[in-house]
Amino acid sequence: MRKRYAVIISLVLALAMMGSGYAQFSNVEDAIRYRKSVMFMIAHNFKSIGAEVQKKAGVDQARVASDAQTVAFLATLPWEAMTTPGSDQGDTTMSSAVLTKTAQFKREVSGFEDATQKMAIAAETGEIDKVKGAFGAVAGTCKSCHGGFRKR
Ligand code: ASC
Repeated sequence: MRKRYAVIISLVLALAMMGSGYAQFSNVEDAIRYRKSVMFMIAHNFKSIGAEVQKKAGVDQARVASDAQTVAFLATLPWEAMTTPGSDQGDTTMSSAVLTKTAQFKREVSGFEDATQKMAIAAETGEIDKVKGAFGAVAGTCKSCHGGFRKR
């Protein structure tokens, strides 16, 4: 019985910490490492979808659906790490514009998140032409944001 209470209390505390912004960063190095990790995973799973939808035959629908869900989830993660003050300096390709043109950056982020959700929905249908279209739309949002907010 005691053990069960301990588990419940741990869960409640974990949830409370999540709600109170536990993911805030205490130093810029952690913020940079966190967002680079997420962007790397997004690129990996996104490219995996690209490789599948280009196939002439034998598309792995389950993999596409799983990758698309993963991308849609990951797409929600890296932004707090990008708004960490001072994290435009150091070992990063993030442009300082992220910290100054915040409204424009948020629009880019929303466009990307929306496009990844649409891609996940398309992947659920299993209609590969729809996935291809949605994949192209996501790639467009990547490119658009990188144009203004990533150092070349
Ligand atoms: C990728 C990747 C990007 C985007 C971009 C789309 O796979 O790593 O940065 O797609 O090239 O235009």
